[in-house]
Amino acid sequence: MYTDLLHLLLGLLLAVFVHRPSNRPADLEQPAATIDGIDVSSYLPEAHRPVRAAFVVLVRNSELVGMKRAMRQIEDRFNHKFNYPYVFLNDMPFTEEFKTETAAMTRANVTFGVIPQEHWSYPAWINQTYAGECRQEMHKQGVFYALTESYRHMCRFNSGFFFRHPLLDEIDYYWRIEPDVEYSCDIDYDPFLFMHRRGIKYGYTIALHEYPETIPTLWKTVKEFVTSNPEFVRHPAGYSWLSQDGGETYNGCHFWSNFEIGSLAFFRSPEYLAYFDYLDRAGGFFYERWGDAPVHAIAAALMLRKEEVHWFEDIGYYHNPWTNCPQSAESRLRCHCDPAKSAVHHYWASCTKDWLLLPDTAPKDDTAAE
Ligand SMILES: Nc1nc2c(ncn2[C@@H]2O[C@H](COP(=O)(O)OP(=O)(O)O)[C@@H](O)[C@H]2O)c(=O)[nH]1
Ligand SMILES: [Mg+2]
Repeated sequence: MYTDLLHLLLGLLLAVFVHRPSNRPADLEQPAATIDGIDVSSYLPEAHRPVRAAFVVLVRNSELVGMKRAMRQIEDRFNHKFNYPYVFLNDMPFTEEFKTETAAMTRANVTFGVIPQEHWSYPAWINQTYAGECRQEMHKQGVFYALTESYRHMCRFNSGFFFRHPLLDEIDYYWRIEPDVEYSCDIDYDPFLFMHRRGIKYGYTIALHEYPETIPTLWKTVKEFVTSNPEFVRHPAGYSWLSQDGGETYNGCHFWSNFEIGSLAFFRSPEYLAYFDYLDRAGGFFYERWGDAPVHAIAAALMLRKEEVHWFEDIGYYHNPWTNCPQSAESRLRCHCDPAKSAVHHYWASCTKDWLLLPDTAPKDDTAAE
């Protein structure tokens, strides 16, 4: 009898201590056999997932160790339950070593693609001699990554081509990861499904101000494009996030694109493609050093409604030198980051929360159909 009581007490104690609150949004709470209302067997490696999505990784062979480190965290914190596939892209063929060692990090499907040459080279209209002079000039001014040509190809690829790679043809949402990033919190729900159900097109963790020396003529070029394509701006309120003077100058606010979870349909839309094409012809990817982050963010701010862009405050994330760390007491039970060090406390990352201050543009409707 006493032993029965003891067992009962022990059971109760265990139930109290073992129960950990999850960070799943309240309306997605489900019994254990399902995640987000989806039978867990849908997340087995070979199953058809509720959302056609993948991790998309542009990476060099030389970054194998940092890639494994990032994958270990993605797997432990999230993907061992969800098994979303990985698509690795490279401007060179991946080595057998890279393929074998990354594949060994996950049960999920992994594919490896080489980027078509026309997506990673100088377009015919670029004056390469002048581009070289511009790099030297930026170097003299002390601009970060001033001299590197590959960095510029990388930014142009991420701005206008990654979503056209044939390995992504059957994919609707992507989650960008880079080598050496860190994921510091358990993610107990499916962010792809979360976005899909709510009609969210773009998700970020950190938003910063860009270095103005890398984009001297970007904003002027965007304004020219908008003058001849006014239908591009579906969200005029976005200007107040991008500019402090009514659109005259760009304040540099951008979503830090080394983390992105996004809808590929957004980038594949005729509006985005026309925008990218206009920027590309202006030459700033090579004559300056336009980053894919401001290019994506300007489009997201002006093309998407406030509600179509989501701050994943609950995802603990680190890319040197910034971190996003959730602030709630609940998150301390599932994270190993320091909330006091989160970028949101820093003036340089004030763009992160500023997005939330924009006026709502549509009634709240969390029950949007899938
Ligand atoms: N395959 C390939 N990947 C690259 C190249 N340059 C950068 N990357 C990848 O592009 C992403 C951004 O580059 P990174 O060096 O991290 O730039 P930063 O985050 O702006 O400092 C990372 O995932 C890199 O692995 C390149 O020349 N070839
Ligand atoms: Mg990086």
